[in-house]
Amino acid sequence: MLILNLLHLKFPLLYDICYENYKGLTKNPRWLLMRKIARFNLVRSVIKYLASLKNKPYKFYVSESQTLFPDVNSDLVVDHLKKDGFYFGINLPREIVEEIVSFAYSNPCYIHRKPKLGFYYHQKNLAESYYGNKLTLAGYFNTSVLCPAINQLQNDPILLAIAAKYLEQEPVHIANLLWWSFTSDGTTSQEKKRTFQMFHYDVDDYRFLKFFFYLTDVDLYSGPHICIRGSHKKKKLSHLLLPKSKTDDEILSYYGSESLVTLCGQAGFGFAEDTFCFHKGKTPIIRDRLMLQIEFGTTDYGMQHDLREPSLLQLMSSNK
Ligand SMILES: O=C(O)CCC(=O)C(=O)O
Repeated sequence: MLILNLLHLKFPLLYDICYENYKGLTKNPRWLLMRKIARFNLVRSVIKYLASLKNKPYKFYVSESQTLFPDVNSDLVVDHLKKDGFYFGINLPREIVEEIVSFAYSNPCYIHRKPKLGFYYHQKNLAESYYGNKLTLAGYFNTSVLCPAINQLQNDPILLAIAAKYLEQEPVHIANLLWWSFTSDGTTSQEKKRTFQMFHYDVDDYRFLKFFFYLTDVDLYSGPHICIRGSHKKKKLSHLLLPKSKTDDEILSYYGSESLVTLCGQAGFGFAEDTFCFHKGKTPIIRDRLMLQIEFGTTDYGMQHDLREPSLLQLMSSNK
């Protein structure tokens, strides 16, 4: 562990690689294997074929009265996802937005999701002086247990139907992430990487899908999510062999500026995305952004959930 901490300071990129291997080998080697090979199309196709032999066709029943999205047409969403890699217009009802926002104000969030670095959002300035640095990202734990609206979303029949049709099998819930991206007037590329603000693609399973919901109003200056249309189906060999974050220039020179899609919307604006697409958040300048992500895959490796033993969670003020 000491070696890892030293690497983190001196060689952040090497640290990321070592940390992922350490985590995978000690917690779930099957997850680690998936992380190494799932970016290759041939592997994804073989795994999909093998799964189709094993799994019975998945039947789902969508009860309109139980969904928060009665107007969303799951077939249309899936058509767009397959073609473009994303679909927007899966918007939250106002009372759900209010419930999640009020949860975020009344529960501690944790700097870079470190269980010992908790603080309440209204104490952000105080937290910055404890931490000794400007904050860039903080996330919540145990969201589905503590916030009924989030629990309802991860079980919503329309979201599950979209995931089932897109993944072509019964979806498995693999993660929730509720987090603040804080305003900044200039972050280093290393910090941008840690806050998902450089172009990257996710390898969370052989097939997976995320739903995102803005919980604050998002315009061009308050942290819009940006994705590259169609990039889930098209990557250069070097993108596959070297899956590190890419600069805007590297991405735009290959995909062209016409492929770049910037998603702005009011609190409640929601979209589905296969984040095997290149994507990033833009650093917010004028307003902190609160965002929820609900993720489904085909296997739960148990590596991404936000569930933590409450006794391990600490407020920063109790550490000093
Ligand atoms: O902050 C954002 O909009 C990007 C989020 C992201 O990269 C992810 O959830 O994989």
